[in-house]
Amino acid sequence: MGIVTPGFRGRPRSSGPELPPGQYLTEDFPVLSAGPTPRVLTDRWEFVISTEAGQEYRWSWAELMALPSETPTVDIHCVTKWSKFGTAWQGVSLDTLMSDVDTAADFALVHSYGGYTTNLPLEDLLNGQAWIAYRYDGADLAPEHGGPARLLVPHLYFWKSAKWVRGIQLLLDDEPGFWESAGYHDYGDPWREQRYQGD
Ligand SMILES: Nc1nc2c(c(=O)[nH]1)N[C@H]1C(S)=C(S)[C@@H](COP(=O)(O)O)O[C@H]1N2
Ligand SMILES: [Mo]
Repeated sequence: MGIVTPGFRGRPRSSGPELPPGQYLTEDFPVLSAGPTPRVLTDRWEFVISTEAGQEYRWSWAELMALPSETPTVDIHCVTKWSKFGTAWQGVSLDTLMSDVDTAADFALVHSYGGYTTNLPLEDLLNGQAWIAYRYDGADLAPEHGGPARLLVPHLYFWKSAKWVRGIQLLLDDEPGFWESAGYHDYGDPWREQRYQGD
């Protein structure tokens, strides 16, 4: 009689996480930033949603902290081909932040402290698909990973998850962000391997 239960090791997975095409799994959490890490103090932090009609909805850090939060555990996929399974976050759902926003927009351009931008359809921010995340793995979100707060939109390539998020501009017409203007795919679905324009 062995100490390892027969059939326990190497059992094929019938369900559970899968890797999108062309991705490999990593256990650590790489840092990918196009520029220096901006240091944003929470007492000066604010988050603004602006609409196509010019209306602005603002939250201070204290106001964000007072909103109900969620604790999504999600897989993330970077276009440089690493994926990480089961990342655990805490943040406020965009559904909560958008609940009183009056808009006819179909598109969003996300702005970060430091100047980074990224675009996506507004519907991809709604229905439990996106959060303003401020904790990761049980601790305050580290500055290099986008602290004090970042967008988390895990069903798209991770470049859409803007670190140091400061606002979302709602638009009637799509406008490319930083990487999208540099030849990366406008939408960026990892399951359809939409890495570059034309994919
Ligand atoms: N503001 C900002 N957000 C950003 C980036 C950036 O350079 N600046 N890089 C993007 C890319 S390409 C990836 S893969 C992820 C990396 O997040 P991480 O450094 O926490 O792994 O952040 C995304 N968000
Ligand atoms: Mo990335």
